[in-house]
Amino acid sequence: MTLTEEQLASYHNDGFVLLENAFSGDEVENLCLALAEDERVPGPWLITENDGVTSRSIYASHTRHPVFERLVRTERLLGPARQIADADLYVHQMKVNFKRAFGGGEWAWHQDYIVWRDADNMRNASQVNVALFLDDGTEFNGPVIFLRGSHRLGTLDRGASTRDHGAGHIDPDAYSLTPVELADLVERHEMVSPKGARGSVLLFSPQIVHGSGTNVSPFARRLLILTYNPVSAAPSPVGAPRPEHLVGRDHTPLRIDRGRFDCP
Ligand code: HL5
Ligand code: SIN
Ligand code: MN
Repeated sequence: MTLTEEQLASYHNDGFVLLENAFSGDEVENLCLALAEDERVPGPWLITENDGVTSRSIYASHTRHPVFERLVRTERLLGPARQIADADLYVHQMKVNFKRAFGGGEWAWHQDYIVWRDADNMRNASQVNVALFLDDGTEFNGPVIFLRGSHRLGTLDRGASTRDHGAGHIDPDAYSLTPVELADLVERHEMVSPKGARGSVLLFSPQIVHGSGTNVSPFARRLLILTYNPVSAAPSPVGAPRPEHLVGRDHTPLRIDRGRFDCP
């Protein structure tokens, strides 16, 4: 799978591009079986909603489950990311945001890079986010909303600090844009939420402003998000690094795998 000139231009101009039906229904089904297995492994990589019970996010399944170990190398995800970054890549972070039916929580408006800059000493916004829809993404189940082209504004600095968050996962709440900032930005950057069937892939910039609402629908919205980073841009932490499930320490260049995921 190679991005066309037009798709590359969309990524650079809009800050995202949607690739519909990159994985088959059977493949997604098998990824979901693997995810359910990994969700049963207790550990600090499992983040719950405020109820303390429902899964909100799970980090780094690729370090525990062979199916995801292979997935991060698949041509259909790694290929387009390599094209965009034009470099050898490793996995900076991998997560699945579950957003369960009837109440999966919102994600505040934010940019990603500023968090990784402050928490992990990332020197530049060289990452590429590659999201894979594990459920159909509709207007009803809390899709990610982008401000089109807002990645071109660069880092929108704020007084936020990761210092109070210790070594844990950083919820974008801590870095959220204010209502005034948002109202101003949407005058120049249209709100858009790419929708697609499960198996669709959404590439997006670490600098684009994004957020998502509560899932009030009866349909879950599991979204797998892989963040690749060029090997040459791997950070050196100042002080204690965050745990490995949040910040990948294996900086070996990933090799392309052309396999499928049809069989469990
Ligand atoms: N939760 C991530 C982290 O690194 C940061 C957010 O969407 C990514 C902003 O802990
Ligand atoms: C979401 O899952 O809706 C938010 C994704 C993100 O912030 O990267
Ligand atoms: Mn984000």
